[in-house]
Amino acid sequence: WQAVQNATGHTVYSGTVDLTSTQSGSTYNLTDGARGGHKTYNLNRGTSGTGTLFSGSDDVWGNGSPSNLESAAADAHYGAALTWDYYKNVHGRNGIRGNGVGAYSRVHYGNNYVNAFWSDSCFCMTYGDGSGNANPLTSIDVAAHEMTHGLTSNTAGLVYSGESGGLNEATSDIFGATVEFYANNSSDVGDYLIGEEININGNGTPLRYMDKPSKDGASKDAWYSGIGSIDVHYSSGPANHFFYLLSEGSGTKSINGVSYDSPTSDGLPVTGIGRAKAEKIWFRALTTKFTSTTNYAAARTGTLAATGELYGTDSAEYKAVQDAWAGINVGA
Ligand code: ASN
Ligand code: ZN
Ligand code: CA
Repeated sequence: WQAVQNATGHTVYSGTVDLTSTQSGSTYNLTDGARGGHKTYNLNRGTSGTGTLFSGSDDVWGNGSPSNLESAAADAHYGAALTWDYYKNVHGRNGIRGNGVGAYSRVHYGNNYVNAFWSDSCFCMTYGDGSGNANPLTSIDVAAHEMTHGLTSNTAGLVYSGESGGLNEATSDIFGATVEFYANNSSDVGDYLIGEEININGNGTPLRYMDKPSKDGASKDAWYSGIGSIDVHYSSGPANHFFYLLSEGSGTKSINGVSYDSPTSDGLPVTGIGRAKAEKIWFRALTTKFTSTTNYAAARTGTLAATGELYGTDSAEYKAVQDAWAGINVGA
């Protein structure tokens, strides 16, 4: 017999959290029976297959330290659950494919692997342990980023190169950020930074900044002809910036103790409409307007169409979407 259990996780990044596990006889395992059976596996430095399902005789996972192999598993299991709940409760979507079926996570991939990724072929997420200063790649924003690649594949299908590739990456950063805000976890508050907890650069800086993407030294703040030929993790910059401007507006602002300073390429101000509306617009555009070949110009058209349906074409929201695109040099 199997029973859905309320488990406890001592994560690397998010403190002590509630998890959902499954009890099978006298053994507990990291199968989330409340979210499509999402499982978390231990690759134990392997790079293929699923390794072993995390299981044990108690229902407490990890101790908060990365040296305990269950700790990163607790983060990954938690991040997947939050992302599932976010899409269900905020957007009414039941799992990545909308059919209530869970994916799975694999942690401890390879040796000193400093990345995480989604794979369409396994329908799974994989996390490295990092190396040197870098911690396991299992923070909430990274988990939500990877899981969102699955959503994008199963909806718009944005091709992972050129401008559509930048929009694919931005979609993962956008929902990576919104899931982190949704978590509302006191040890891991929301922000418009990606991967700030991993310490990949060794100096505490994040991987990416949505208010002013060029702060990372490589991402672009605004669209230009030819942006489609740079790495998709940099051509995502203007769309991340669009989302920040639409949510929070241009200029300086402090949120949860983090300072932001968001310029516009046309020098004109943008008045934000709040993250709650901006995320509705992006999700609706992604799932009903964008296609595999959507570029920046088409993303503008698609988000405006979505905004018109949600709030009307005479609305302040519609004007803000126009202004935010103009603020990253995407015009009519
Ligand atoms: N972490 C990266 C990403 O999700 C992995 C990759 O570049 N494929 O974009
Ligand atoms: Zn990505
Ligand atoms: Ca973050």
